[in-house]
Amino acid sequence: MEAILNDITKLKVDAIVNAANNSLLGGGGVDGAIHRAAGKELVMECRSLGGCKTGDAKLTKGYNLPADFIIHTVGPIWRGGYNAEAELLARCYRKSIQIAVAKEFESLAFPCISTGIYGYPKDKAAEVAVKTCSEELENSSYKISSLNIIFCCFGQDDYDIYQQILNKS
Ligand code: AR6
Repeated sequence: MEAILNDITKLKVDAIVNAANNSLLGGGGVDGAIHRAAGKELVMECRSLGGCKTGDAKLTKGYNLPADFIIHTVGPIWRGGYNAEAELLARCYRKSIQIAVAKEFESLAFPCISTGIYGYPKDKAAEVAVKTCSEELENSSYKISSLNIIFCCFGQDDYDIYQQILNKS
């Protein structure tokens, strides 16, 4: 697992994760950036998926992105922390990794799900992300070394938080 500071739409990996909404039809933030970079065919494929529940994830092709695939997941909206936000956020990471493992992907890049428009505190979200990903890789029957997980931070603040957590673990 590693943290980088970059625009996720520029990464040439097997799959990038999109922090989408329940409709899967696009939005602002990283979702808007991914849809713009992937092109119009992406929304056509998304329309056929029938939306996505919070904490679930669905796979599409990457179209014009350098990444081959996109795993669309829907993080929780932060409502103070007592509404199962941590469990729902953990599910996003778990489900995305399960899809990547099933497809035998070797590289998977996550944005900081829920920490923008959905308001999840950045440090709390990063703790959930790193803990869930390391647990999932340990639980997985998949050869651990074959899946490289990248936490793609868009701001220096997120990057610093991830570096600190990863250096501890
Ligand atoms: N590359 C990497 N990370 C990015 C990029 C990028 N190009 N652009 C933004 N981020 P957000 P959410 C970071 O708001 O909180 C949409 O409208 C951003 O700095 O994109 O899960 C959806 O349709 C932040 O750290 O997603 C939903 O309605 C992180 O991505 C809603 O927003 C997530 O911020 C989802 O809200």
